Amino acid sequence: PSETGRVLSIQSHTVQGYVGNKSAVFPLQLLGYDVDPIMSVQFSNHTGYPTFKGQVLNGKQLWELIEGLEANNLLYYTHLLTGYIGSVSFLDTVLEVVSKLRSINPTFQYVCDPVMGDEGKLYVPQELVSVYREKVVPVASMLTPNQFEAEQLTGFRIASEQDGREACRHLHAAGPSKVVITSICINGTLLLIGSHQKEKGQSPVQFKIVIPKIPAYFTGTGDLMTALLLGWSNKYPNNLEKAAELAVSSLQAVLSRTLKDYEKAGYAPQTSSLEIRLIQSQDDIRNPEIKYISQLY
Ligand code: ATP
Ligand code: PLP
Ligand code: PXL
Repeated sequence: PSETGRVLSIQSHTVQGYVGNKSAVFPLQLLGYDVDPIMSVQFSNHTGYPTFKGQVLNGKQLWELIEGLEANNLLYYTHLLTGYIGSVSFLDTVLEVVSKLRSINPTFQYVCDPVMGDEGKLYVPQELVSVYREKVVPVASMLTPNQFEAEQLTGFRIASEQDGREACRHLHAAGPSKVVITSICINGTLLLIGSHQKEKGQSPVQFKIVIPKIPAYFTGTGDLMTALLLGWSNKYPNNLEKAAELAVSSLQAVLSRTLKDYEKAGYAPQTSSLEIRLIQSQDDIRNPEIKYISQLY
């Protein structure tokens, strides 16, 4: 095993553009990780375009890849990373992958972005919600829901910082020691709320980062955010607030570069969702200048 970590990343592949693994693999590699991607789908482009074409991997095909790795003793991983998953059968197989990897490396960590929807709307089948809540959350080490997803997982509305912190405490009780609600929107401002329960049963260390909202829609930012949180929190295992500062600072640098480049090219940023300028931002990923500071509660 390498010093930094070996990540199995089960996420979407798009031929063009940056979502899923296209958004996660390169940054993790820049941070020094060995990353083994499994493509849960291969689409021409992300699903926000007028049309897309491609193939979907099913649970049985995922398991075949795992069996191939196992037959050659290649299943030692320090981390599993998952994002958007479209079906219950695929998610059930991911759960089997989690137990398998944990049996091979007891200190293995599962970093889960429970992608279900945003702004009050589900974009996965309704049946996935209870699978995430009942089976996935309990085995996750770090969870990175957005506001809507945290509401789905806890069953209560999040309308304030207090609610966000309470949601994190509920999620800790269910399993993960690290929870980052990647954004809650309060009075037009975005807040990230982080929570690290260092010992079972203890009250968690909690913090927020204030993020001014950029008037544009981006795609793949959630996937990039979770990858950066994995990368930095593994380097600062006892300092989630520092890891979040680094992740947010990189991500915001990517977003401002993206906006600037689109404006230079004459696009109106409000009209459609913008493809992030990931490759052009590699210095901001490797060595982010910390411009967003965590405030401890
Ligand atoms: P997922 O659905 O993948 O769980 P998510 O809904 O949190 O994640 P995004 O809404 O893409 O994903 O947000 C991820 C991060 O990107 C947030 O922490 C937020 O700070 C940042 N971000 C996204 N859009 C903007 C924006 N318009 N202005 C500022 N920051 C943004
Ligand atoms: N819209 C659709 C249709 C999706 O499948 C996804 C997948 O995650 C998203 C939006 C989410 O994008 P993001 O992770 O940037 O919030
Ligand atoms: O960013 C999440 C995501 C993942 N996978 C596919 C997508 C998207 C967002 O649009 O289309 C295929």
